[in-house]
Amino acid sequence: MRRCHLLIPVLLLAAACGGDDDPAPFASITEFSPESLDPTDDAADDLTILLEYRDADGDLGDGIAEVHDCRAEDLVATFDLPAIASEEAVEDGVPIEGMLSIVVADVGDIPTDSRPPRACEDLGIDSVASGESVFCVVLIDAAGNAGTGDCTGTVTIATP
Ligand SMILES: [Ca+2]
Ligand SMILES: [Ca+2]
Repeated sequence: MRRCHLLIPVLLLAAACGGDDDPAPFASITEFSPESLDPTDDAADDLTILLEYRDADGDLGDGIAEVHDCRAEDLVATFDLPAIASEEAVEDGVPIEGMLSIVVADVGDIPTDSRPPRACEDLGIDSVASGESVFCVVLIDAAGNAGTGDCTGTVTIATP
């Protein structure tokens, strides 16, 4: 009997960790382009990131997407997300998933910090070489839940 009682909480915990009911939005980058940016050329300094999102309770719409440029702490571009699900669906907490395209315009030539920002480190980016960067996207829903983000591969930043 005792053994059965012990098993129940463990199974519940495993379900909660599975992420399916997590109210925080999940992001997974599927594509980014171009792989090389030139800050001196306005036509060649814009990065497009394509990502898949999933939100178990449907309120990602009217939230924000943060894009962290892993070269330095305060290089965060913030994008307001449009409404995604209908008001009724948000009220009912209907799960949503889909694709988002984000354009980080006019990436500049800035010095690289010795350590990447915390948001990037949390996603496994330990270091960024000079002349390169990595961009990490974190989605935050309308209720303020920040989900697990995802990062691009290495983007070359041309330096004069
Ligand atoms: Ca949510
Ligand atoms: Ca540009």
